[in-house]
Amino acid sequence: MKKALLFSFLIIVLAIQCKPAKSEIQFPETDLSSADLIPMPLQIASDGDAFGLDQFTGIYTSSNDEPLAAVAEFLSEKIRSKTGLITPINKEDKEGVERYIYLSVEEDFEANKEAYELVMNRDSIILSASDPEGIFRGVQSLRQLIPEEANDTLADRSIWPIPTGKISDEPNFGFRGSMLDVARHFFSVEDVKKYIDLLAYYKINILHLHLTDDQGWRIEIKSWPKLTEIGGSTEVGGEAGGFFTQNDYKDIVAYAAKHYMTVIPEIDMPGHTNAASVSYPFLDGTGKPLALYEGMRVGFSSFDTRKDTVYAFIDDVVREISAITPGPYFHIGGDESHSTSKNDYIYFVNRVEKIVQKYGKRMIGWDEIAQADVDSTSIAQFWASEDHTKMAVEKGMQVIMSPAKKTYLDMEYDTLSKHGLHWAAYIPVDTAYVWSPESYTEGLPLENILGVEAPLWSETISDLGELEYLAFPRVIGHSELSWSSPENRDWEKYKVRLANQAPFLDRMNVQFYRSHRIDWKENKYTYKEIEKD
Ligand code: TNX
Repeated sequence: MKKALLFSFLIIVLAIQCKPAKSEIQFPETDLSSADLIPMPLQIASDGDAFGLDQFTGIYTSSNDEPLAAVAEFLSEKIRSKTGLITPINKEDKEGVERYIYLSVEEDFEANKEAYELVMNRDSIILSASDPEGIFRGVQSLRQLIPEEANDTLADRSIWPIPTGKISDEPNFGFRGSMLDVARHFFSVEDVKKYIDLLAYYKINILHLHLTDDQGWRIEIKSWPKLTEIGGSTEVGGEAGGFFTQNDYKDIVAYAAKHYMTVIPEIDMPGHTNAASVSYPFLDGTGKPLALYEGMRVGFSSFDTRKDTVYAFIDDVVREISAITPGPYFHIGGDESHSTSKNDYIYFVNRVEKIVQKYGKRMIGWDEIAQADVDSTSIAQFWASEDHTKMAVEKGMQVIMSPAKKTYLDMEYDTLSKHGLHWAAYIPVDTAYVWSPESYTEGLPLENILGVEAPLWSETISDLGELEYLAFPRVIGHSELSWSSPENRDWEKYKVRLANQAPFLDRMNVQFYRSHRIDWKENKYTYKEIEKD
């Protein structure tokens, strides 16, 4: 027994002596330009060495201002959860700190707030931007550069080698979003927060919440309480539904803001309003019998567009939601209003636009809204109609690219998909990526494109695992389509970087779809069978 102990002690001492001292570590050659970064940065220069992230690493910031301090905390916490390392922030005595990560806000840096530069040297990492927002985006790149597993053979301690070199980066589009439909099936605040965590890691900066539809009204309106009492009580398939209180919504908005993500609330109208009309029947413009609806049809409901009381109601809704929405946008839906006459539809959109503007917001609507006399400051979300998109351009409007055939996350991957619909297309992982938002729609000039958004409708999904199955991995590709420049987008290269996301996604317990078109990197967290498509 004693002999065995002595023997293992000797082995440990020998092992320590054989390892080089802290400063002399020889790292295997690295290549920053082939790192698993998604979205692909604008420019990368590699210099082959490594920064050894370890227990002697500290974080320093160029000021103690709250927004930057919060980003430093965020980075430190993400390093801790990935590696177990405690990285002190702005440690004054520098005792025990041998290398550092410096977060530097420099006013004369790039004008674009999201632009950043990340320079990795042997003993320092310097991340600079003109605003904490750019630092936050750069922090995501840095997180992606930290290996999932430590190297325990280089020294007497665990080291996570980060390739040295320089990344200069900025987004191609300032609007990079995903929509979550919490109306067809309700998702909890915790579910939404996890979705935010994952989207932020890939630099997505917009979360559009589809808060109301025929099957449910999901946001508390204090002046109209029955909307949630009655209208929030069901969902597709007859389950109990649910809704966000205004405090829940504020909690989501604040969590998103911490991730430099803007929340866009959508109240879909004048169609998709059955849940509202069942709660307050005077809103209804169809005259048909009203009942809570748990099916999947669209186009059967409409507000009464010629009643002043309907606009008084909408004024209250827009006012209450705008008051708790710091972002500049308010989405009025406006899609598939098949039970509203065209004249009534145009009259309605014109009036609602004024209400949205009165509360200081920019109106967004699905592409149909371009038929109305909308202002050039309003935004059309292209999902189906090129004609509507042309009308939007003629009106000088900005357009969000959400073509259903490419970006609809609720479309099935193939005929074997466990969830989803296929009315627009089957969308395997490569189809979701291999297209160009800049040239997809004929007659849509680049300057009219605000950005890209991938909507996740929830008729066929009712829990977080199912949500993740449809969103991941496709939304990761959409992040690259909106952040990276066209020259930096290439399916063959992307699919290798995507394959190497598996350890991260598994560690985050994301139930992503393991398409067999991707050669997923195996890892220690889980092993799941590769799915067929
Ligand atoms: C169309 S896209 C809709 C939604 C459905 C979705 C299902 C759009 C603006 N409207 O109401 O949920 O298809 O894929």
